[in-house]
Amino acid sequence: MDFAVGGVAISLMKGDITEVEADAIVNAANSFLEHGGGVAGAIVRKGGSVIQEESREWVRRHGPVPVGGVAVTSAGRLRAKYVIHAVGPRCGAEPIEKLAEAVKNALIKAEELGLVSIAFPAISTGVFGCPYDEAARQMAAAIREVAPSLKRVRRILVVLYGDETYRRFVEVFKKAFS
Ligand code: AR6
Repeated sequence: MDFAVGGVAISLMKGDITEVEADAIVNAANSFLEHGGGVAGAIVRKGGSVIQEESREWVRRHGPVPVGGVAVTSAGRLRAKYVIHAVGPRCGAEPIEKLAEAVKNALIKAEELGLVSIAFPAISTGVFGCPYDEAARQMAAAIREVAPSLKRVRRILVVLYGDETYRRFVEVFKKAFS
C-alpha cells in the first residue's frame, strides 16, 4: 500500500526487513545496543557480527542510547549502507510518544547522511510490547511531521512481519494519509 507526503513516497509492505533494499534499515534496538532477538537478532545474524561490534564501540564511546534516540553503524553483509539503531519505548514503562521521537530521529539521521531511502520495522511491537495500532499512529504522526522538511530522503518503507501487523498498519496509515 502506497502513500505520499511532501514529495516523499511511503510504502507499507509485508516481509523481512533484512531482505529489503534501502540505503538504511532501521533496527528496533535497546539502549545498550545488545542485539538479542526479534529484528535486532535477525539483522546481526544476516549482516554479521561487525554490526554488534560497532554497536558496542558506539556505546563505549557515547554511553547508552536514550529512549527515542538513534545510533548508526555500518550494515555488514546486508544490502543497506547503514543500520540506524532506534530505541523505542517499552510499553507500560515508558511513554508511547517516545516511539514517534525515535522515528523522527531516524529520519533526521538519514537526511544528515544524505540517504534517499530508509526502511523501518514496527518498532516496539515485539519484545517491548506496544499495541500495533498505537505504534502505527506514532509512526504515521512522526512521518507526517518530518517528511515535508526532507530534501534528500525520498522513499520510506515500513516493513511489517506478518498479515496481522500489516493489516493494522495499513488501516492506521490510510486514516493518517488519505
Ligand atoms: N523483519 C521485519 N520485522 C520483524 C522481523 C524481521 N526480520 N523480525 C521481527 N519483526 P522486536 P521491539 C517484527 O521485538 O519490540 C530485541 O531483543 C516483530 O514481529 O524486534 O522494539 C532488541 O535487542 C515486531 O512486530 O523489537 C531489544 O532488546 C517488530 O518487528 C528489543 O528486542 C518489533 O519487534 C526491542 O523490542
